[in-house]
Amino acid sequence: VEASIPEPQREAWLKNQASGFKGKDQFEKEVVRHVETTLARSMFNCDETAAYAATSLAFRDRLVIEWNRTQQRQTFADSKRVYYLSLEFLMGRALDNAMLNIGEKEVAKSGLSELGFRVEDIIQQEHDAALGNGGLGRLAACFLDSLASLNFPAWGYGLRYRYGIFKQEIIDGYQVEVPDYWLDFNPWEFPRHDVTVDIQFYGNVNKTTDDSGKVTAHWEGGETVRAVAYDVPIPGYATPSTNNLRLWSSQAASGEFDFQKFNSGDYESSVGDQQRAETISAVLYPNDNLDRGKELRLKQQYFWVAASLYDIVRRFKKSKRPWREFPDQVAIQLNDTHPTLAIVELQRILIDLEGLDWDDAWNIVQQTFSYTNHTVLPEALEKWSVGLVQHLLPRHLQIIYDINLFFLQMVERNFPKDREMLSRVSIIEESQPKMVRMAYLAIVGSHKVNGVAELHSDLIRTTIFKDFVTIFGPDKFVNVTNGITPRRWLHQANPGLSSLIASKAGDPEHYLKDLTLLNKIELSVNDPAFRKAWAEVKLANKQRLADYIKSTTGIVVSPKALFDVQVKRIHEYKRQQMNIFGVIFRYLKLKSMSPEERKKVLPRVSIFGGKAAPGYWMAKQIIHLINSVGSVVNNDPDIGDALKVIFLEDYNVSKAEIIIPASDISEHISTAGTEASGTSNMKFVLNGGLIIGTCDGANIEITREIGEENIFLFGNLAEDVDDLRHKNTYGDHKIDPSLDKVFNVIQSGTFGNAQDFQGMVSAVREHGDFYLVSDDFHSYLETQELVDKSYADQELWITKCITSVARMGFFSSDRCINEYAEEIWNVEPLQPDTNNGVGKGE
Ligand code: NBY
Repeated sequence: VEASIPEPQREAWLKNQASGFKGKDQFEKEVVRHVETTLARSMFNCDETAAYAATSLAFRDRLVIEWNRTQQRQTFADSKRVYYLSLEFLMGRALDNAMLNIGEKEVAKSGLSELGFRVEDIIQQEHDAALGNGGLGRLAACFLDSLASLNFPAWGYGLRYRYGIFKQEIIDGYQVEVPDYWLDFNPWEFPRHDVTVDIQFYGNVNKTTDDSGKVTAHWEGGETVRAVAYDVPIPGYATPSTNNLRLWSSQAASGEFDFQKFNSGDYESSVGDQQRAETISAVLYPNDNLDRGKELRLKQQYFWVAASLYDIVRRFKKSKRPWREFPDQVAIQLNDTHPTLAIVELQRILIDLEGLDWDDAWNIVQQTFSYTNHTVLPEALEKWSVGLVQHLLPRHLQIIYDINLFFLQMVERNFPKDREMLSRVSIIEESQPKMVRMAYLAIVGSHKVNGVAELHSDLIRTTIFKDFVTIFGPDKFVNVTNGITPRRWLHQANPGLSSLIASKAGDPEHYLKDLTLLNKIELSVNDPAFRKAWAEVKLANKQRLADYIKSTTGIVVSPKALFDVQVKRIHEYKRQQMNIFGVIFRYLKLKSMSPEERKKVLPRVSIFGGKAAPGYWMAKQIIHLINSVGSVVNNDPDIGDALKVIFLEDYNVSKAEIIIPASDISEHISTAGTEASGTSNMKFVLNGGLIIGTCDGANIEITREIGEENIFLFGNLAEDVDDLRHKNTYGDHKIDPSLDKVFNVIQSGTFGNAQDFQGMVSAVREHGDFYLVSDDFHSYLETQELVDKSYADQELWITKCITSVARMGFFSSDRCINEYAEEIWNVEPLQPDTNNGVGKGE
């Protein structure tokens, strides 16, 4: 407000308002201007990297103008905002998305062509923003796209990691991790060196009592690290609304050096302080569905949560409203338990710094927060040792103990007969050492808790959070089935299919914002011209992937073969091991055939991709086996085109955009009850591929939407898993005979040193087969045979594909965000045409 231009001078500003390019000629002018001035280059040294930079800067100018307007409009309207707190935002590339969301890709294409470049080549220069592991991080990115596209006033808050998820290289069949230097050149972020927050760690707590007897806690001493904001504009599709993603970077609070130390000759330690501070936001932890309890991770969590809350509270305080209105202005969504300390931090701000009573403060906290659970796997449920929390955040530990005390007192009052209940639901686990159970803290501090697919939400209500349903009642626990943005995952990744759909469903600006309009294509399911065009689009996408496979692996695959794809993080519960065992079985079968018989089989390409957490030994063994099988099968002259096994290195968002549109069948084959939702299953079906899968996660709702005749389901049900596991451990565990055959071949050394794969084999044979690979193997093989038979009838196959796509409207992340907005956040969109007043006031 202090820096606002006085009224008499504003006319000059309004007259000179920035606008960004309009049309092809201005686009070209802006690109050339950025090459020649911003980059200080010329037409004599403009390579594709420079053209990418200049094109991005031209688009960035457009984004910034709408972004500023959107933020002004939201400030002026002063309506409730959503804050999405996530340690991961797996954004992928931004340029193509900006072009499409703004609606200027054609302009860029023809402009760049006149300047001597192909738009596709320029787009590919961009490094993925890979600030996430997998589904959880990509979900956050899809949500940002929907929030902006639906005009919700919403901010994302995260960490600006210097290194995102590692780059995967495959060397001699093994995964090797290489650091991801993604910040080399990033035109999409704006450092806000004036937006900083100093964050405290360690120290101790002193209490003072005033004359009225009121006790106040003071957290003192310790060390301070500075959080600096970096802002990323998030454009909505076909709307000027542009939201903000704020990522915090850590710095030494004293600036570059501690000058005292520096002058006293302690140069090394002054640099050391700086490096220690920068370490906090240096690297994304590469585990998915595993909690390792590292101190630096807890530091990251508090650093990010404290900076974000300070920012949110600062914004609220500007409105001069009373504290009780905080939940009318602010909704904070916790993406998993990683930001749960925000609950404690807000309570601390309200009672220690703002002087509210405990109960008033706690009501505000509970009304503000809501928590999304993404897993039931026990090894992924966060716990922090009481000692560590005490050391790093002494005041927070006290508050956690008080939260727990008041909570347990309430439980005791309401359930006096159930003494065991108290220890079961306590936020503090009375183990050695004692642990803080973050999910319980998140539940107690939130007004809603949601799972991410129906089965998953049922499971959390009946298993891991059962007692809390008893305590708080069933209404606190809701389901919001995940969704995906059709802008990136259909329009951007698969322009051919998007325009074919548009020929029936109306222009993309409509159906991409109301995905239920896809159902219009079902009317054309029997239209021969439509079907022919459909098959051509799929073949072209398969050719594009075949070219990519050739260029990265040297292996030639036929686009006429059935493309069978499993791309996701490598995890035993996702069962890539079952897939590769199935591939080996197919190989053995082919080997046993005569050459004439072999010629008659439908050729198949088995495509894998995904990273293993660097410390996950079994996942790395799975990658090694896939590659070893590939080198045997792909070089076996008996086999030829009948079977190829491909492992695509470094699976990420931009590679997913090539792989997913090219699949005929994709595998979503987790042990029933373990995959909370899955979101790539939705992407594959939306792109005209079918699924082979278990009755798990969102597969179940996909089946309900598209019809069970259009999906290949197999395997045991979630309700039977416990009994089967018990039987495998305590009863007699008979290995499926086909799987036994596969194991014997592995152990004979056919795919290299048998010792290398002993862990995978004995997990099934000797260690109770926790993921039920053997229990599901027969049904898996049978269903794969059914896939082959179905694919042979191309007419029926295409009918299944078209019908499925037509019925996928439900899985848009727009539907999902609207459910959050209505049932959890109680927020409304802010239409961009209600712009009145902006530009006049401040
Ligand atoms: O979240 C995934 C689920 O596995 C998947 O089924 C679901 O569709 C998706 C979106 O709801 N979870 C996931 O990706 N989780 C993680 O990446 C993750 C990362 C870190 C930690 C735990 C889980 N951690 O504790 O550090």
